[in-house]
Amino acid sequence: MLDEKQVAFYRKQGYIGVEGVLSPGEVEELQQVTEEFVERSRQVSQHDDIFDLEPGHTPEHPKLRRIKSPAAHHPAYDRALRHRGILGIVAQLIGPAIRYNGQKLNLKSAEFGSPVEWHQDWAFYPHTNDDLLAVGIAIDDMTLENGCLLVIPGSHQGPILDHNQDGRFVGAVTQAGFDDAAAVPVQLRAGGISIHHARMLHGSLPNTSTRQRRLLLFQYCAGDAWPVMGTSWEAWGQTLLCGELTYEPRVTPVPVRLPLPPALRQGSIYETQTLLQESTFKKAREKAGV
Ligand SMILES: O=C(O)CCC(=O)C(=O)O
Repeated sequence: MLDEKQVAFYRKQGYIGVEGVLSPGEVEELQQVTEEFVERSRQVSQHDDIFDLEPGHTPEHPKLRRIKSPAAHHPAYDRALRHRGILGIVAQLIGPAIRYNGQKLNLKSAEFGSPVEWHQDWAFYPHTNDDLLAVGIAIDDMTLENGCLLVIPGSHQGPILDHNQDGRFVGAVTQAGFDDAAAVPVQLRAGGISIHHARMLHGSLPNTSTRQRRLLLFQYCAGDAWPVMGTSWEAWGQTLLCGELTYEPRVTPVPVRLPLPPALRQGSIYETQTLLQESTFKKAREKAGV
């Protein structure tokens, strides 16, 4: 559980790193299972419902960028989604009724793992209130060199920036004047978790180290946050993890931009951002020296 100082830090800064949430045994299981998925990806040559591949992926040298909906494909990931320690912390931040609205495992292989350009998750999935956050379970130690998460503290209290290019959603901040000099790395040991608010500006640089970086991300929402872009009653019920199902969403004055017109490339944030004409990383790259 978080202490009062940690909760206050999250509320003010919009993120927090918490060490030692998963046991060494739990981490080891996630590492092993993830290795099995990388092995399986040798049989795949195109993105599909499970695998998102790095450019240059081959059966001999698998370069897996993402496992999509991991909890749907292995019980170890499903246990992580429902981990009591994680849900206890999430409940402290968004309340006791918790739903999830997305999950993925992002892999950055040694020396080539792709960057994720600056974006706000909220630009992809605005809700009726902003009690939403993403938890990232560090399956490996996460450092600046292997492409840990970068955040801009306090940005969750600011506006939702433009994520459109040439009038179409492109999944990254395109607004002129965006300054990433204040970026902070969320460095963690394996078994720790990062938490970032859905409105937080965040991204990550390429992996320039000789160590891989695997981050298992779960998006949790307050049970009464209804997606502005809609969902079905069945999906709403099936994704509830704790608390009561409600058909009375809580509506608060939150800024909303719709991810429309839809991105030309779908399937993963990497694919959506492929069409970006100019990298959003400016000073953060220089500061990190990568
Ligand atoms: O894997 C990362 O470093 C960041 C991932 C992220 O922000 C996303 O997938 O939305």
